[in-house]
Amino acid sequence: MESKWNIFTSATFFMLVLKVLFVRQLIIGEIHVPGVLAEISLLFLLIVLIAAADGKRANPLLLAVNLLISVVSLTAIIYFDYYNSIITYKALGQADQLGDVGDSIAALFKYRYLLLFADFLVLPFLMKRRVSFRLKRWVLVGVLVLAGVFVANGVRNARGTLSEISQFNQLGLVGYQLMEGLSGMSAAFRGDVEVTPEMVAEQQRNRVRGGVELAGIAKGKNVIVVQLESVQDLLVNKKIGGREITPNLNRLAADGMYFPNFYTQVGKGNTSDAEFITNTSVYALGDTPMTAAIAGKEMRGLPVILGEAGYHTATFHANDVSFWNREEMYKSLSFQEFYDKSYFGKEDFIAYGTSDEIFYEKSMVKLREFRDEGRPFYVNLIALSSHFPYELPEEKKKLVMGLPEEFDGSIVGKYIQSVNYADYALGKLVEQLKTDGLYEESVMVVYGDHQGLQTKNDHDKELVRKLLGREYHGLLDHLNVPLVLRVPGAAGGKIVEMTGGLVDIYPTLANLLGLDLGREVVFGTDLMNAKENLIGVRFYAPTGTYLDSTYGFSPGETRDSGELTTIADRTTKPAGQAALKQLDWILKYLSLSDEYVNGLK
Ligand code: GP9
Ligand code: MN
Repeated sequence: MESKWNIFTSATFFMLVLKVLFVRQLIIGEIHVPGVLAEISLLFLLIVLIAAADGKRANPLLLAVNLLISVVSLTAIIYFDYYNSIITYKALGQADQLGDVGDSIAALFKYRYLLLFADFLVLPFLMKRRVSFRLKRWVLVGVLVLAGVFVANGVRNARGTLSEISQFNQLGLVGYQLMEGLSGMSAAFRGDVEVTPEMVAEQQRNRVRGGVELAGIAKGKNVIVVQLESVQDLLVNKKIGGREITPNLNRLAADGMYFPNFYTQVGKGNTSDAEFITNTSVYALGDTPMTAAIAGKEMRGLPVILGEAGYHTATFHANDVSFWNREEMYKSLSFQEFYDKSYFGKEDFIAYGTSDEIFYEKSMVKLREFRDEGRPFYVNLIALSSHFPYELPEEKKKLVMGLPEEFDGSIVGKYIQSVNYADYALGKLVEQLKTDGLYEESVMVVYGDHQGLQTKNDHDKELVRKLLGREYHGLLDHLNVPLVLRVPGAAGGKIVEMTGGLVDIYPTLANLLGLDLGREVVFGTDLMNAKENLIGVRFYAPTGTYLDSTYGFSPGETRDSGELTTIADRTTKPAGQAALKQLDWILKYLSLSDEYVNGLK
């Protein structure tokens, strides 16, 4: 071994240490010494292993490993910028979606990231040099043991935390991948379990079924689900310069029910994850888009049970159905029909497809056809125009609200106008539904799919602070999306304070429609009748994050710590025993949901 530790291995190790520090600085913004020691020790052991295993090919192999680590590091930096989450090896399997988000990636790339590859200008020339170091055996053994201790310490620390960012912090990028891989393997080893409705019922807290409030009030009515792109709740019922940002959504809320404490729960599949959760009341896995997770499998949910109840079911979205592999998901969920870009065309293009105005207009053509069939319909209208980077064409800017000068050039300003446009189009849809007599014949469900606000610079942060009149909260504001239900025959203007999430839409609707969920696997709760609720959030917040009827819980650095923030007034306190018990419960509940997904046939 002594002679195998040469100038090239030393230089490679040294460069990898620099890269580790660089990546950590960009992702976490600080250097955590035990974590760095664990990470570089792991890399050191890797190099020793390669060098010891194959003398001749060791150097080229090391160069290749270095290149791989550099590429993964670059991907991790951009991924973190985009998702605020640590990349896992699973994401590499989803690289086919990369082309479609190319614009967003290009916008996030910075030239200084190329420093990760600077060593490749020099390292190849060192490969052939025969300068080796002779180390005494006991020194070598000592260094290896020390490295082993640092790695073991890192593993122990990483296992003691739930937060993915902390795990990365404790072990580094390579170690984090190994840990993820091992937990994936042990899950696969456990095999698929068939999760039954009884198993969910047994674990579910505050289970309300066969509710009283409004039970069956909308039996047989059409169901129109409108999923708004990137719309957060903080814009609802807000005015700037005396003008409402979402006047049409506000009006609908005043005519129906408004859920101000409603949260997104999407994972990496964003829009498509929201579609999935809404239709199934099952948690998204987080780091795998659900379109990929359920491809080729069959799943019960709203399209199935409403189909069985005689409804015509269809889903509408202006982008190509291949984006996020939606075609697979729609098949798995048994939607009878879908309408995508090939139906909507490219006229009046915004973001990824035709404008929301044209989208709703052309959807209405189909809704009228469905109505004329003489049976009820269930439709999902997945709007799109308010998608990042919130660029509205000039002629649309004339339609939207003007903003004070301080918003000029800010992303917050663009976001507000983009949502204002989405709301304008929604208003036209509602008008049309009224004209066609469908408004009184349909339950409407309108909600935001996920967060959209970007506050990367101080000016944007300040604008948001002013708009809110307080600090923006990374969980309670960022993941809070509006939910509005409008039910013909039910009194309007009702505000349902109960905390809820996307998983709760299906059981809430089922109660209104008088559908029996006794034999269905449903992880959510009927928000109309729940006295309490507890929902989990992951991917866009560390695993273990949850919200109950009073607090938002954020896991701490260790498994038995965390912080509670009161939803009503944002005051915080350390989590006590009761909150930690709820943490244990939600972790088990999420595992049950994942087992259900993994066991699907
Ligand atoms: C495009 C849309 C993209 O079809 O799904 O939105 P995103 O998933 O990135 O929110
Ligand atoms: Mn979206």
